[in-house]
Amino acid sequence: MKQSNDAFPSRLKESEDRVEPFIRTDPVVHSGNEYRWHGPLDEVALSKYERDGFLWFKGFFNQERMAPFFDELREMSQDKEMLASDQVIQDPNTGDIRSVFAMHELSDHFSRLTRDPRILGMVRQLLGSEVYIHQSRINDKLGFEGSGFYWHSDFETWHSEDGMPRMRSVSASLMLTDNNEFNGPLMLIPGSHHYFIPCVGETPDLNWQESLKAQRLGVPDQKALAMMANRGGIQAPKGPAGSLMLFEGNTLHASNLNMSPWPRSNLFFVYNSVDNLLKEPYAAKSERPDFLGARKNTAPLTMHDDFPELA
Ligand code: 6CS
Ligand code: FE
Repeated sequence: MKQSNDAFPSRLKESEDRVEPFIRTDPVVHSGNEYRWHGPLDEVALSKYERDGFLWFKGFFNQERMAPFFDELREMSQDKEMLASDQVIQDPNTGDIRSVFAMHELSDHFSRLTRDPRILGMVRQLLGSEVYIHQSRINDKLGFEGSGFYWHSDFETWHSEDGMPRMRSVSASLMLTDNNEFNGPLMLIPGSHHYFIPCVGETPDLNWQESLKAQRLGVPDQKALAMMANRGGIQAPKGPAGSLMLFEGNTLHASNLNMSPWPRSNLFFVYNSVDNLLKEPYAAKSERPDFLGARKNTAPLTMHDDFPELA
């Protein structure tokens, strides 16, 4: 349903006037309380995140820690019931698993990772509150065919289609494989999180069944993209498996087709503030499934520290 007093109007009718990008009013680092001072990020890192809208941690975990996730993915690809569920996106040609959503509810390894003190500590500092998982998935972007994603702001989708009220979320992407310039690495536009870009094109029913394969709706127009990229440039951080990217929910990002023989697989999990729970969608007729935008399991995450020897 369309809310008239929407602070972040998007999915505008083709006939409606274009709404120019405007400066965000939400803080980037939510620091009006003690959370800012109790966490692993120092003032330099906090101001980099504030300026760029992301932080890159090359080699954050050692590579051995990634192995269990691959084993789990292989087991899942043998599980017929699992393969039949909506939260598994399979490769249309090979039948291989491309994405499994809500992995934090299926895998104990994954759940513990989202509650690793080194990550959870940073996220609470950035969001200035207790947090829960809004969405998680494992992506297995195969070599030679891993499709890309056009430029977009995740917040634009989560606000329009999941009813996320404000900009108070952080996405974590943990690289299960090396991220190099050839296998479709994540590209980001530094500073783009400071603007909200209203998008033209109304949300069709069940849009998520298409948008998760290729997002064509809720994407900025070329004038706005050119302005952002000319202002902030484009960065595509590289690094070994175990590297970690934290990026603000509204930072523009994209990824190219993977034309290399090497896969680009990652774990993707989104933290939302417990003070920013989902409401009704702001620009869609119906809610998306819970595995895309959590509405049930929103209890504050508790810390869990395992594999300290592998840290
Ligand atoms: O619709 C979503 O929630 C997903 N779509 C994209 C392109 N990025 C964020 C998220 O995984
Ligand atoms: Fe995205």
